[in-house]
Amino acid sequence: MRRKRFLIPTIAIALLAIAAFTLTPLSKLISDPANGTPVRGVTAVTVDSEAFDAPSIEVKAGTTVTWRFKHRDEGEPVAHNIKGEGWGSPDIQDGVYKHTFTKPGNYKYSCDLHFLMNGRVKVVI
Ligand SMILES: [Cu+2]
Repeated sequence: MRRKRFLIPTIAIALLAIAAFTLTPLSKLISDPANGTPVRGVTAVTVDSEAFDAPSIEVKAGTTVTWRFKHRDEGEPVAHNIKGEGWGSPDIQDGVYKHTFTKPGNYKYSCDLHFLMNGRVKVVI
């Protein structure tokens, strides 16, 4: 009998939590690092964790951006990638990936191996 008294409030709280979570877009709960103010003067992005050290950069058209993959976990290299729309890298454990941006625009990208590992290159004239 005592168990039943707790069952209904527990179910109600669980339903409210589920409703709140599903009604709130995930993007509002967690901020996307790619949406930060683009930093100027950076053309090399380092990956040494599950994030880009400069997730949002601004470069001039014609600039080659380099991503350096240096992430180690207990001494072992960890694979990451760069996936943009129509451009990007394969999975890379160690080394660099370069891409030249010729046209102005907002180039968002992600590492599709890790949650919220996003970045953006804003290309200006
Ligand atoms: Cu990654």
